[in-house]
Amino acid sequence: MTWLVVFFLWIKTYLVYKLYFNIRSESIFQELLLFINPLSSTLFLIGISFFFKDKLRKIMIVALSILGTTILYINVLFFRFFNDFLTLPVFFQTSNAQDVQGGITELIKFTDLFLMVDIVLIVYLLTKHSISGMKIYKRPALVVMALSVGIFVLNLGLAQIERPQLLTRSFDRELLVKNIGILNFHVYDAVIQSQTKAQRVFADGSEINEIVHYRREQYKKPDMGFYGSIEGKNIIVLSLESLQDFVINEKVNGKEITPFLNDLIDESLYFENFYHQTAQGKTSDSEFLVDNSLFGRDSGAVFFTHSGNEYQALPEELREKGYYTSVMHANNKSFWNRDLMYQSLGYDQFFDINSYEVTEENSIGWGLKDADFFEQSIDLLKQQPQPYYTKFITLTNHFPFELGEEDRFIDEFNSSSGTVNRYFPTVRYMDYAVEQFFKQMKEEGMYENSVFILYGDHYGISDYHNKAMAMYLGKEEITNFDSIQLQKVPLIIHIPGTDPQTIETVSGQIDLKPTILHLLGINTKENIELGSDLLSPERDSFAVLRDGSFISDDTVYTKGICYDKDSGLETESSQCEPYFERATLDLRYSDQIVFGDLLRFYDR
Ligand code: GP9
Ligand code: MN
Repeated sequence: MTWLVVFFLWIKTYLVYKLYFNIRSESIFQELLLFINPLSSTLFLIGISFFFKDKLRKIMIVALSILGTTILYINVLFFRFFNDFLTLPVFFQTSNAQDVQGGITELIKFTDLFLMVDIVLIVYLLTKHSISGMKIYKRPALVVMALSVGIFVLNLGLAQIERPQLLTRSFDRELLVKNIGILNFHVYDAVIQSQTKAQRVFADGSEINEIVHYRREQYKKPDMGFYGSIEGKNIIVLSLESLQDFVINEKVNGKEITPFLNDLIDESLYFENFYHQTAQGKTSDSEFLVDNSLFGRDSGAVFFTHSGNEYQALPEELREKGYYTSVMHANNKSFWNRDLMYQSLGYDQFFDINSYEVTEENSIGWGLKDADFFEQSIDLLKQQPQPYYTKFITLTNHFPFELGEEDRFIDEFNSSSGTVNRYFPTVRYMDYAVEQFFKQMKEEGMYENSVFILYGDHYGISDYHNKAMAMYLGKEEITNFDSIQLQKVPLIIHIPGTDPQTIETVSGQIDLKPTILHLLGINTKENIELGSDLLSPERDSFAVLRDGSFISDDTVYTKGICYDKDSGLETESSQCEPYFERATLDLRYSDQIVFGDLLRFYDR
């Protein structure tokens, strides 16, 4: 009998995936995962009934089945409204609940009764079934629990094959539900939320004073020549997927990899020692760094774990100054939990995949091709009130670097790593897409009044491909020192009509927020930011990476070793000594702010 109840709930969950959530799979393996993923949690839930006996056991079977169905059904209703899966912070967000309440009757459909069919059947069968013989099955109860855990581990193993680092790296709720199932997803969500809640609960306002003091000491006055120089202009930020600095002004088989960006650099401010500071949160970490001038998390993604925090983010500040703020990115809005985090950061609008026309012809790899993405975005851009701050996030140059033949403008590289080989043509394609975007902006007369900030979000080629990278760079091997140098990403600030400059200052994504604010003539003295203005004459040439490595003008510190920057060779650790404290404090204070949600105690 219990098995039948498990079977019903299992199949019902699968049907809800297909009929209500419209989850589609790209392969049979994915579909198989989707099909088996409700089993472990269903077995666990209904298995609880084995701990009870006689009549109580029957009641528990029905109650647990109703509980499972209710959780499913709340998700169905939530999904109808938000097109997303429920998370705890959202569940307890009263403002959202009010939004939904008004329309709740409209969300319920007559056909939803189908979800009750099995329960009615179970009740009927149970009343017919004699009560006697329903004892406490302690041992079977434990066996069932163990079985469900076993199935879960197997499920997780398969999911890891399908999507490596699923739990630490990928925080797309749809992906999680697809891979581990909806009930397990809720458990996972609860664990993450309670962990972060605890740190927040124990935080109080006193910690922030120390940080405010530190920040005041670090504050760097702006260059008055630049201060306020772009006031009132539209700001366009281009987050360029996986773009590393080593491709700039370089070639493959005699052909430039980034011809457009190379030319653009000749008309822009170009920061040649600018580092990404991201960790597992990848693109989302870079967004967090740029918008908050704070670090993301050491592990996991802050976009996922701390979307409910109080921030004093760039979009919010610009909004207060009359800017319209938005993001354009042709991907699911829940990827990296962007839909929720963007609200916390103060964006007015997120143009996600639903704002774009995505077809098989105009897609490759992760989705809409960059050139089509930019082309379709122009109209969206035009609709916005001015001045605006709009961030574009590109997608084509993403691992595994797939590209259609028609978009391949340069040869692949020739090494043992397919990833490295394919990287160059997709970077070249992204360069082309950006070129088209600038052309269209000019044609539409939208160029002159805009400022363009382009940067690489994070590395595209991991250390795993060091051999092929050494071959490309013409080196014997990639040392730890070289690895750090490879974390440079280009930063180009293009202000039409401004003299070009190549700027050497060692810097990172965390420094962008104060730079942009100062260019707009907005004072940052009272802000809590851990970066500093890239154009300030007082600036320290310095960058800390998320793993504690740091770079100064003459040293690189990584994996416990201090390197001399000129020679790339190991040097005395005393050379790196002066920077240790700064590196540690920057990271520590940033974590304290994020984990303790400390900005809720700070009023500028
Ligand atoms: C997905 C895109 C890529 O929306 O931002 O994410 P990544 O894997 O680079 O973090
Ligand atoms: Mn990315």
